[in-house]
Amino acid sequence: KKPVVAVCGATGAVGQEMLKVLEQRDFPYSEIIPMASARSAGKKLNFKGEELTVVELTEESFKGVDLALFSAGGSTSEKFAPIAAKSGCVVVDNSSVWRMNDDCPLVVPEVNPHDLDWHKGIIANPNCSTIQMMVALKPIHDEARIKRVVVSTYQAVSGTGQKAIEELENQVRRLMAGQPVVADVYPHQIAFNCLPHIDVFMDNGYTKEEMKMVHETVKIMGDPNIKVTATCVRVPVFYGHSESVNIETEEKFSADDVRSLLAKSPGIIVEDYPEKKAYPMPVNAAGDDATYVGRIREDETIENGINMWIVSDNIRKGAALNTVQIAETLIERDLLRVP
Ligand code: A2P
Ligand code: 11C
Repeated sequence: KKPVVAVCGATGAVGQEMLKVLEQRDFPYSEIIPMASARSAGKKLNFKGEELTVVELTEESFKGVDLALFSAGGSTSEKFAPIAAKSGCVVVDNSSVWRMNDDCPLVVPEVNPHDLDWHKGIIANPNCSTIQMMVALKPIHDEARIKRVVVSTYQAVSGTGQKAIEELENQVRRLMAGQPVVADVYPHQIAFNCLPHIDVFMDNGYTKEEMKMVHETVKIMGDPNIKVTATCVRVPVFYGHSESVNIETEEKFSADDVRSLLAKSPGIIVEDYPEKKAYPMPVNAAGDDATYVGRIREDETIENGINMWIVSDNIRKGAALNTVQIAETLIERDLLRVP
C-alpha cells in the first residue's frame, strides 16, 4: 500500500517546495494532506493538477498517516513530532530541535543513509548550510581524512522563510524609490548589506547557525575527530547558499584529485573553469537539485589543504529535496514504520 503523506507547514517557503519536489519526483502516495496553522485552514493548494485543502495541524491529525514531512518551525516540531510518531507515523523533520537527539538519525542520503536503520520514528533533516557542505566533503573525507574545516557562508534570505523573502524585496523597492527601509524580520537592513549573524548568539560568541555546522558535521560524518569552525553571514540573495570552505586533510590530495573525485560523486556538479569565468553561483543553482563545487585550489600555506566554493539551493537540497530523499531512502530500505 502506498503511504498517506502529511506535509506540515505546507504554506511556508519549504513546505511549498516539498509539495513541488514530491510532484516532480513522482513520490509514491495514496493521499497527500497539507497541514498548517489555523490561519491557513481551508486554503487551496495545487498538486498534480488537483486541488488540495489545507487542514489545521492538531494532535488528532496523524491518525492513519504513514509519513509526515515537517517544516513548520521548531516549536511546532517539538510539540507535534512525538505525537505523530506515537500514533505510528514516521516523521522527517526539517527543524533544528531533534537534530542532536541521540534517538534521532541526522541524515544526508548521499552521506549516511545507513543511519536510518536505527530510527525510532523521528528522523532529522540537517541544517541547509551543513547539508551542501557534507555532500561535497564526504567523498574527500573517505579518501584523504579531513582533520579541520574552516567555512564562511553567504546565505540567502529564503533560509529564514517567506517573510524574509518579502522583506528583501520590499527594502530593495523602497531604497530604489528613495524611501527609508523598514527592518522587521532582520535586526538591520538586509538589502545591499551583509549581516554576520544567523540565528541567535550563544555564550561562546558564535551564532547557533555556526555551531550547528560544527556539531551536525560530526554527527553526520560519524567522526568525532573532524574539527569545524564557521562564520555564517546573511547576504541579499533570494535563493542559494554559497560557502567558502578550507579543508586540511591527513593525506595529500591535489586540486585535480579533488576535481575528478567530486565529478563522479553523487549529487555533485563540478563547475570549475576559470578560463571561461565558470564557477558556481546562487542565481544558477536556484531551482536545481545539485550541489555545485568550483574554485578548487590547493592551499599553499599548509602541507595538505584545499580551498573550494560550494553552492546549492538551500530550499531544495538544503531542505525540501533532502527531506523527500530521506523519505525515499526509508521506502527503499523498507524502514517506513515506527519500530
Ligand atoms: P501558516 O501559513 O498557516 O502560518 P515559513 O518558514 O515560510 O515562515 O513557513 C512556516 C510554515 O509553518 C507555514 O506553513 C506556517 O503555516 C506553518 N506554521 C507555523 N506555525 C504553525 C503552527 N503552530 N501549527 C501549524 N503550522 C504552523
Ligand atoms: C538559514 N540555515 O539559512 C538557516 C535556515 O536550523 O533549520 C534553517 C535553520 C535550521 O537561515
